[in-house]
Amino acid sequence: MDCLFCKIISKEIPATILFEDHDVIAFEDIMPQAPTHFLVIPKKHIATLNDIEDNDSNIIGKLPLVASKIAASKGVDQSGYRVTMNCNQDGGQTVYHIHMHVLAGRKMAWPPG
Ligand code: IU
Repeated sequence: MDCLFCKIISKEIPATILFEDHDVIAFEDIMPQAPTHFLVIPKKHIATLNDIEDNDSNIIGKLPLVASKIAASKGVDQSGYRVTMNCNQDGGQTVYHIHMHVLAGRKMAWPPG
């Protein structure tokens, strides 16, 4: 499959991996938009939020759990962080394998751009 994140999962493309289990992998974003910026993704290839199926709920539910544990391990859980999932063109999605962005280490603006 010609998916960049599937290639990170299969280790064909290098990434700084922060966590990995049977369902989920987390790695540092290659172009960080904040002092802390990592991605949490399901290993199952799901192109967009619109493609999540009912039987994916356990896997998808792990994403914020892993995100918060990594945030704690990085010491940014108390100062806070921003979690974002972009969907399709207007949402700013560029990689079509769903991913949770976790950004921290600076004050986030609201509303987002
Ligand atoms: P987006 O929400 O689809 O726009 O986010 C894709 C992110 O994937 C973006 O922040 C990229 O910097 C990041 N990324 C990465 O970390 N490693 C890669 O090999 C590729 C993209 I391609």
